[in-house]
Amino acid sequence: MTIESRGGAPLVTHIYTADPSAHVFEGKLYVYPSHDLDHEMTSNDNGDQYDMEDYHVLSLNEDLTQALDHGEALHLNDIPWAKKQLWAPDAAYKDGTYYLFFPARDYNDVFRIGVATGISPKGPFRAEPNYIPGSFSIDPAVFADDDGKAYVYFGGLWGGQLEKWQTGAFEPDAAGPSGDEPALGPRVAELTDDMLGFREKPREIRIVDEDGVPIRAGDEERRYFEGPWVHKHEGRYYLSYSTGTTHKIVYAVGDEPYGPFTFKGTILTPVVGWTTHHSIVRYRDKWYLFYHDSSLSGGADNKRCVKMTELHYEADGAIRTIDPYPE
Ligand code: FUB
Repeated sequence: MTIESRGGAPLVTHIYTADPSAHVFEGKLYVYPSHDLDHEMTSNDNGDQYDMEDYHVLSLNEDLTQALDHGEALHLNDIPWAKKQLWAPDAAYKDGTYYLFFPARDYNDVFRIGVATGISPKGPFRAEPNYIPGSFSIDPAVFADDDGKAYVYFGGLWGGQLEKWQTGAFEPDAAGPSGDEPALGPRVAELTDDMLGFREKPREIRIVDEDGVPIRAGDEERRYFEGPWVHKHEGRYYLSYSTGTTHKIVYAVGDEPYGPFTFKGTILTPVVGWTTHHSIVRYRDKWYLFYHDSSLSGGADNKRCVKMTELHYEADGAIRTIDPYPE
């Protein structure tokens, strides 16, 4: 079961877009993607080919058939601490202010997470002078719980540098755990009331199998790689993420924002292109998966396009697996 509303078409085709974070703001569906540039770059495991320089905000019309590009919302040149690589962003709202969270490499080539603010969901956003103290790695995703607390989930392996932070400090030569050791989990920190900082030291999230045993680093079909997203469905917390090398979006379920999360299954089977990255949002009583693939560029890993499709739950809360290319 897949694409009901858009038939798997890219939301926009005039620019390359990726890593969509979707939210309903002011009754409208907004999408905060990365903006892939149409240039040739050397491809490597460090992610040098993802050399993005700005963010655009998209919004969808009421029946979700058309997407509008609101133009540049933030540029690298206007972020004092950031040197390069504006990767997957997310957005949040609190008390009249919109917040854009984003990762970038600082002038030491270390990925950090920054925040920018604005008065409209469309942007523009003004970056804070420094990155969030204590932040590291990539792919921030903000989850606002019903009790008013907001959490940011983040972290990604390889180019995203998560394995270099296992001691709590940046170790440039650190490798990830060996195959039979527990996999690294994404990190989570509650945000401060002003949404501009971490209220606590980031904690590592545990993802376990049905027997409560941590998923191992060598279990590439299930282990965490990058692109965390948390949403709540019928009182339970769903953590979904990319498995990286096996190119799936999978999910795990827990009873607390901090986990532990028990692995459940696959949401999205592999797409065209190396990376896969998603978000899940409820709009007018239906659930939607936003994702990307590289179909618009004929398969170039660093020239991706954002798509969406309806997402369905089974009666027991399981998410139905989506094949993005049905016959
Ligand atoms: O877009 C750059 C990186 O590729 C993102 O941060 C990852 O999640 C992957 O999609």
